[in-house]
Amino acid sequence: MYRGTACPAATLVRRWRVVARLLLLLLIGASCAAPPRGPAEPWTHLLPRPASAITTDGGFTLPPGAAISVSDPTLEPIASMLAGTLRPSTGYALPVSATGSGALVLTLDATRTDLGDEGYELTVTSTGLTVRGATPAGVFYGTQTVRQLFPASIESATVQPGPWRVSTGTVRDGPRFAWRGLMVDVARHFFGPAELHRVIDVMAHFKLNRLHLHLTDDQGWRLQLDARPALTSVGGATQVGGGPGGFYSKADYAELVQYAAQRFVTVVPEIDLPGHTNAALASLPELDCDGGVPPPDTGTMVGLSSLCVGVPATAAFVHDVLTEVAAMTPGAWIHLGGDEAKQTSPADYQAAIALARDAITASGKQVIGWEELARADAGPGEIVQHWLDPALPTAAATHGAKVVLSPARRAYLDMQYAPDQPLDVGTFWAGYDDVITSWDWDPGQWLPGVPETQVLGVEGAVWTEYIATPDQLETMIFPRALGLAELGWSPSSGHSTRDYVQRLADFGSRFDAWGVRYFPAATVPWR
Ligand code: TNX
Repeated sequence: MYRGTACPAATLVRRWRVVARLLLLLLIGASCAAPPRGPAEPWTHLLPRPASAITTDGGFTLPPGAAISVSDPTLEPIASMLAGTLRPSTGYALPVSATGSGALVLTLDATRTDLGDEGYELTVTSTGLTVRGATPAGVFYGTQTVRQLFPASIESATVQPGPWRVSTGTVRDGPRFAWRGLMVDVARHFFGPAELHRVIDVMAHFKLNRLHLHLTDDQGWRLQLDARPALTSVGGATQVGGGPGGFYSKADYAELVQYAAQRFVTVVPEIDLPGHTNAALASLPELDCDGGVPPPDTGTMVGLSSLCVGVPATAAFVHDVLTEVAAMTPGAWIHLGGDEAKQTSPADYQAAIALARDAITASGKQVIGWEELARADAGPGEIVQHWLDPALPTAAATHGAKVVLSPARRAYLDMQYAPDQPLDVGTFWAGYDDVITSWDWDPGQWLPGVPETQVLGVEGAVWTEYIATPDQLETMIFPRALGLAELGWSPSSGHSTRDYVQRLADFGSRFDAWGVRYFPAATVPWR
């Protein structure tokens, strides 16, 4: 007789039910241990604030086996830098591949001209994250935003607990201004390449793209040149206060320029003339009017020196120096200084600027100078850098020059934050400049006579008469340079102090993770 239990089909169904129940239990258990679903952080914390960022109702968790893949070999260095940031904290291998698909994808798409020279589109879906740019610079900036989508612990140098989860959504972004700079005065006090690397790392993260190096002044000449080796052997050997000074060898400079370029930062070298030239005059006796070689200047006074246009060696000096600097500099700009030439007659000033201008343009570079350049007919094809007197950049702009804005009372990062700043560094001649004032102005409206179309951008300037150590330098630059980066990058609409200090507050922990000093201003609710 046939017994039902012996029926093979029925047995299979019953066993399958048991197996299914077990599987279900396993799944429930697994999902309890799995990362939470649903949206992660909305994107209201990004700095600089992007042109547009919309989160959708979902999330993406970076899988431990994720790869970073690129659509084009030119993006490999960018992918490697991103991997280098994400590996230590996640503990993931994050290999860089050229497959063009995977969890993290960097894509170069020249047809996306809507994204501009530096813009990007970043999309996050539940399966992965894609950065798209029409240029490598755009893709690089997209990867900086990617870092900010993750919690601050992603910047840590040691393994941190995950899961590494971000919201789904889209960022579409690009800069308001082309020139987003930071000037560092390495002449008054010398700062070596290692310190500049730290500054470049942070500035590039916040989408700043010009490092203006104030390489020469009364107190020091910091760039070695074959044309006049004495400039550094003599002029590089001291600094404010009489310390040992220092200079960049030609190899140091080449390395620095390359390090910056990999991070889409262009080095703009400044050779300041005809004033601010004591270090040159002290190094090269043939430059002195009366043959009297001045002693090194280790003080902090400005406006005491001038090139002597009347001696024949001056023209050769200006030509040889600027031609060699231009040849060493891949960027498009050479800064000729031109500021505070208080010992130079107007005619000599014009003559000196003409010499410099000729050498720079003959080398195929574009002239940038401080606003006093307006007194030597700055015009089309030139850039003037505003710092004090609105009439000068306004006149230059009227004649067709572009303007970079570094108004001293907002953008001079050697100004103290506040009278009670607990740091014995910096000065206050242009006023105190806290985290909010340095950020709370509109570059497009700053100079009434200069329309936004003539404004090339914004630059913070850190002068170092009263800033002597790397710690002090970083504390004066950060976090104010972030505010200037935002003015240079973000749209003017949506500018809100409350929102800004809230966003800034998130970055204290990133600075801590980087080991970079910043001023913990009391106006910011640091977290
Ligand atoms: C003005 S700004 C200067 C510098 C000083 C600075 C100090 C400018 C073009 N010249 O020589 O270092 O003030 O804040």
